[in-house]
Amino acid sequence: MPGRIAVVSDVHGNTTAFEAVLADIEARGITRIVNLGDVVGKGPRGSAAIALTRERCEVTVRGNWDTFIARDETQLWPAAQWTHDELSTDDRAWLLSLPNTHDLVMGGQHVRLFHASQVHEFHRVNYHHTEEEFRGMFTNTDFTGDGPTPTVVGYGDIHGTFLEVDLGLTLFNAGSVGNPLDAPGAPYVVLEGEIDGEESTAEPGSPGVSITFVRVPYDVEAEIAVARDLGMPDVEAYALELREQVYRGSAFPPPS
Ligand SMILES: [Mn+2]
Repeated sequence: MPGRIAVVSDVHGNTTAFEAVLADIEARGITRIVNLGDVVGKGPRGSAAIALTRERCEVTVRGNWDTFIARDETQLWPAAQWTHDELSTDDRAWLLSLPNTHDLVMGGQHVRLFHASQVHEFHRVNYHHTEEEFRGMFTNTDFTGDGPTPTVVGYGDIHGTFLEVDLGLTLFNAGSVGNPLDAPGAPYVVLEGEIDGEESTAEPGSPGVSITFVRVPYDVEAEIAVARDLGMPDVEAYALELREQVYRGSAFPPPS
């Protein structure tokens, strides 16, 4: 039967934006949500973002920030240490338990979702990329496992939405709910198609997957005020990102 799945990514501790997106998803009558990771980092309420994710998202894959914030007791810079220390032991264990990828069948297509690429959560594929990088996103690796290779891939990480359909393959980026760098408002994606159909590869006449990009306004100033009240380091850089979608810059990888 036809069904819909909402895909969110890169919440980054911004629960003001996340709650607005979750309300929009609920208002559309969509009950299934997949989260593409980077639940924490950059924003002030990582632990609350994890709680909301665990409550509302049926699957969450692990992002680069999720990994290094949860893994490293001593962080490279003060804001990262603050983010680490704001999480509970259980929060950090949960982040490290998350899967690399999530595969599903929709509209007769194999769909694969991950944070950054088929290589691992720290390996970035930008909006501007080569055909080799594009094709690579649809291949199997040690990181993805050896299931059927996908014809539809969705990811996050770069904080910029896009859709690219070429060579019989569909690549989309869900953008960043909590820290968009492409346009104002919190973005997410709705996938629509037959969910309970038989598994198959793309065939002529296959209905395929409909992909809808949604952008939800939220109270940016309220989010900045929370970050300030909680004493988050680098709050002015955070404010600039949220107000103007201007990346703060950092000497420390990984930036997004
Ligand atoms: Mn990110």
